[in-house]
Amino acid sequence: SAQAKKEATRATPKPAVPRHDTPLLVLFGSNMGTAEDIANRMVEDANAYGFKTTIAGLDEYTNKLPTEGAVVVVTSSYNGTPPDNAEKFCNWLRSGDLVQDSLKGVKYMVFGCGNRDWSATFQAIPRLIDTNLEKFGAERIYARGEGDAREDFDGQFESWYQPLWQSLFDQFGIEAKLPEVNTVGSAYEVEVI
Ligand code: FMN
Repeated sequence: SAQAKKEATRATPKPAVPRHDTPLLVLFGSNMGTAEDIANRMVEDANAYGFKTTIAGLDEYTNKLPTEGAVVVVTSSYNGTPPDNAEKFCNWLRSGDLVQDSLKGVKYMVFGCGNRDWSATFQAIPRLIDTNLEKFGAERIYARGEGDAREDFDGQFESWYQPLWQSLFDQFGIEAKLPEVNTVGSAYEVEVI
């Protein structure tokens, strides 16, 4: 019956954005799991929002950054050096193998996991990656975010994260609209338009 149909509709979980299969590659550099957890959360959300996702350690995409869709980098630093699974990637960026337009067509964004207890090298690796990707022609499509574990890391992450999906929808012409959320930390509801 129509009533039963209505009930069934109401019982379904929050609507997902229709699949558009925009590629989203989420790369993490992580020793202790903080950046990896964030990468996993982003992939889960991206899947619900209709992206075609891939997740990997940074090193696996050394010299292989795609020019389709977007690339998200989430990484930490250790005494100013890369986490173990980002060493090759960072060496590649610093190697001199890249020239001005080597990364033309790559669209990316970076979130850094750090701690100001390491003041001289705070966010060293996220900054290195963000600066070098741009230097070699990639396009930064969303401002780099910084989480400081000495302060309100989760709040800083959420402030960076909340506007991100709508920004991607707009930039890739994806027909979906997320309502504005003013309260930091509250979950999004998805509205399909
Ligand atoms: N954070 C920074 O911003 N810069 C650093 O140079 C830095 N060095 C660190 C060295 C050690 C030995 C440890 C334990 C942490 C250091 N941190 C530094 C903080 C970590 O990057 C931060 O805790 C991050 O969230 C860890 O992410 P992961 O769990 O993904 O590896």
